[in-house]
Amino acid sequence: MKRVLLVSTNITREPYPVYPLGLAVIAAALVADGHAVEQFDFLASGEDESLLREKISAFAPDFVGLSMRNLDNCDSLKAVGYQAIVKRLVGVVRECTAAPVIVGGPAFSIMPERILAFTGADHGIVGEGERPVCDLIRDLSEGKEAPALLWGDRLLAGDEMASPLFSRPLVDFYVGQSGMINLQTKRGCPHGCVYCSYPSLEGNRWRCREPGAVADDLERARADFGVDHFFFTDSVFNDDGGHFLLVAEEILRRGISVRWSCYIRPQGIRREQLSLLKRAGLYAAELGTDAACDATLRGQGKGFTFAEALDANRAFVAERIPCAHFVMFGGPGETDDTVNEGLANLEQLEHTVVFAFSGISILPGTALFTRAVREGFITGEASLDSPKYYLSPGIDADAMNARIKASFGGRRHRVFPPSEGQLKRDVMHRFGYKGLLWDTLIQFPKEPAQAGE
Ligand code: B12
Repeated sequence: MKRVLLVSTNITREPYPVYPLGLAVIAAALVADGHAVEQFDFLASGEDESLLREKISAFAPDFVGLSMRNLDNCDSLKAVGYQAIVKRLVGVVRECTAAPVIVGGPAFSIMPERILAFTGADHGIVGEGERPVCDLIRDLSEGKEAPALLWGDRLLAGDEMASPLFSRPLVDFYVGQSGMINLQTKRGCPHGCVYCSYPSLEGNRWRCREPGAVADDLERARADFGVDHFFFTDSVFNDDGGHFLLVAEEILRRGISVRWSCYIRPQGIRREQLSLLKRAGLYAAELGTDAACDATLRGQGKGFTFAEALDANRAFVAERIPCAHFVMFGGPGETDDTVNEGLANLEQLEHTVVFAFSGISILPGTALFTRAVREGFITGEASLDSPKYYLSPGIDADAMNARIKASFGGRRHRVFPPSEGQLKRDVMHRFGYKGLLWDTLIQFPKEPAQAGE
């Protein structure tokens, strides 16, 4: 048995503070392997390094694991990078203990070599961390040599994915901040969006947890912590195999009273499916529409048309479930004409919120990265210096941003630039509002009066 301290380094409050779920599942795997684990969250500590020092001296860990969630805030107009904070925390740990430092997490896994070198950690685990972290700690404890960077030899099957080990102080903090915690019902993504890191992080096929295991987690979170609001963090909730419907059916069968949100791919989602999800607790959904016309949807490799996104929107409105579309302008294939067409298309989306972004983060391991190298945007090396955003050579970015601003200006259902949305959310948070918040902006048309009313 070893003592392992796990530290969440994420300090991002955009769009709201997000429970460090990766840390919770790594904690569960280590506890199942017989270790004593404590979890420390830098954001929840008020970003107070002295509390981390105190934690290390009180717990005296044999190993310290740092989780790195975000590289940047995905806002080309106000870019913020987060790697310096991880480096600083590795330094703090080093000052307090000689325990080996292991880094993991989605941001780390996107450019592991660079981040490992930059932060000075001893070991880094790329991708799914449960098995490799247990193997690494076993090997190091037995005095074996271990490589600096480790990958799992295979991905976990759905029924091998442990329930997260939620920590009470962390749950209290995140529920206090954002009103919710999060859960995963499956991993993987088979879609081929050109900019996206999800398939390389989680694999390119669905790996589904048993619906009963997900329902157990919901019931436990309710019983142990009194939490009834969740976000399902699956890359895409509505998988083509229909696992998402089984999860909803299980929630209904057990009569679990929860409210939850998720990411929906706006393709083929039908009204009757949404009706089932709503009865099971879906109260709002974030749609990965991503581009606003067929040419740019093709450019991003989305695999659906704007007409399909429009159909999805209609189904949400018909079921009176708030949905929001996230759209990135300036991606592959964007021209003045597609910006105009896209803005006109977005006008057809009713009773919804549209969040627009300018440019797309260029992440290593994606088709967009290769394209950006080919087009001379970036060199072939992943860079930590500042986040890089793809902007189509076919547009003038300033003119494009001005057009989006003019089209969205003054309307509360249309958010651009992204930092403006964050300012509004911050104000609402100060007034005590919690949760997604954008869902409160949507009003549906009055339903026709029932006969006899
Ligand atoms: C769901 C999600 C969201 C939701 C979260 C909702 C919620 N209430 O939880 C929302 C929409 C709010 C969101 C927002 C953002 N997100 Co997001 N999000 C995701 C997503 C799809 C899943 C994250 C998740 O929970 N996974 C489930 C957990 C269990 O997995 P995990 O954390 O990866 O942990 C595993 C491994 O990484 C590893 N691991 C993790 N920690 C550790 C620690 C150690 C020591 C070890 C060994 C291993 C290890 O093992 C774990 C288990 O296998 C990922 C993409 C993806 N598929 O990973 C992006 C992702 C994490 N998000 C990303 C970003 C950028 C953001 C935002 C900054 C964007 C923005 N400006 O709004 C914000 C930041 C939010 C915040 N406050 O931190 C990026 C981060 C990398 C990057 N490019 O910077 C990702 C990777 C997507 C991408 N673009 O590539 N996000």
